Amino acid sequence: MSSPPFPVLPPGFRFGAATAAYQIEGAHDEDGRGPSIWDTFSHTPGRTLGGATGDTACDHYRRYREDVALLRELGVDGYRFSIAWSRLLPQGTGPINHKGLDFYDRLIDELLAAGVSPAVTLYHWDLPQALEDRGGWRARETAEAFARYAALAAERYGDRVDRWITLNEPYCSAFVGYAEGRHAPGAEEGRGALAAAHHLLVAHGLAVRELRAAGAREVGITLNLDRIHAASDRPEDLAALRRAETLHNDIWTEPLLAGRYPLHEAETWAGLADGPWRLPGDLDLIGAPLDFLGVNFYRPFTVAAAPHRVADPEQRTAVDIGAAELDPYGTRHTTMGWPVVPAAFTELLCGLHARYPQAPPIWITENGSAEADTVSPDGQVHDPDRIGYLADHLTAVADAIAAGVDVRGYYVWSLLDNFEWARGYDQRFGLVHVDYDTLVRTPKDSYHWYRGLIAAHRARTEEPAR
Ligand code: GBH
Repeated sequence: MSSPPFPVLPPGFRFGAATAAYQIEGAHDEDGRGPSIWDTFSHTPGRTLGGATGDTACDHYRRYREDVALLRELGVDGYRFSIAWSRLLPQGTGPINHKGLDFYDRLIDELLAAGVSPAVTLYHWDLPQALEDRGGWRARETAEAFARYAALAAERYGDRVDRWITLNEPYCSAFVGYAEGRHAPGAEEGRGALAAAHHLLVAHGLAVRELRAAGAREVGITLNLDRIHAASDRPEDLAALRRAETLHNDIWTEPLLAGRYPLHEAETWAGLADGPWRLPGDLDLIGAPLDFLGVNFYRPFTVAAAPHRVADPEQRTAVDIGAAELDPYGTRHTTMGWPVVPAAFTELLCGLHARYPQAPPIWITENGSAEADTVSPDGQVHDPDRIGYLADHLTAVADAIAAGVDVRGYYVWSLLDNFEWARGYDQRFGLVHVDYDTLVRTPKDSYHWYRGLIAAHRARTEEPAR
């Protein structure tokens, strides 16, 4: 089977791969690491598929040298990974765990020796359990603890890290964690989730301040912005679209990029969003200038007006906004059940640029697909659907760039198959297959394809080969 032609990206465009700590590291109780909300959640019966946990995951904590060698061989410019807060500060705040600090020193030095630029995510959903016990993201104290953690990381690693991402997908932390209840800590709340959303933004703002003070190179945040379509142009569906836009996108982009709270929040949450957790000065803090905006994209969805699940706004969760999610896309779906619609990626990027022309440059910090990958008798992993997905989505990025959007680089999700949160180990997003019995890594066809793409890009744009 022949692979699609390589998408053509402009000179200077950077390619990378991404992971996150809890999804790959394992070694959950090693070298003084404290428990996080994902340890608690995954060990609670019924929360993850088949009771899967990140106790071992890909055992990256021990095998990181092998994984960096895979990155070097792949030829990527950069690697995006996250730091487990509770490895550095087992209680989230207070005493420092030096063995945890040392691990990321070794990882960063290994990356630099391999010629791979490190991009660090400070928070990819693994809140120290000790902080959850004191209210978690519902409490402002957690944002203040995050700022101290950010300062510690920036002081220790700032001389070697090119790009800092404060938060990964605060939508998931606030609303999947505290309203849908499908992620840790598994709460289903209204005000609690809205307070969490605000405190995550405050945490970001406080961390930006610390990162700047420590002389960090580039500072940004990663959002899972959604391209949402309305089921029809009936007024009620358009109103449902406005509420969904408020919940998924505007709650983040308006304070971060426009210095204000979203216009339609009162109708989305019956006034509950404007709670006492908002303090004067918060918008200034949250809206501090950024060097880049990270965007994660996987698939679009469609909304239609629907009855609220709970009539009384006081009793509703924050995701009960009177909108049903539909999937009218007559396309291929990945094993996550997600429709493959690359044009929606171009629409998202162009829409963002049109709405926020002053926004900083964009980095695609995640994009990829889950497929049913198995090792063939020939010892290879043939994943033509992933190659097609990556080719079409990189072309969608190239289209957005051609239309005037400033996109600087792209990180594939993910380097390795890994712990896919509530979906456990059944969903495989990696360029590299992981056998969870033996922990053997096998580069898939998509790995070889991506390697070829990067090499062809370098040759065409005449950047010095590494
Ligand atoms: C990103 O989330 C994450 O940053 C990354 O860690 C993840 O591995 C990747 O995408 C692929 O999913 O668990 O069945 O309840 C993307 C948005 C939102 C998708 C939450 C999964 C939960 C579905 N994610 N959603 S389930």
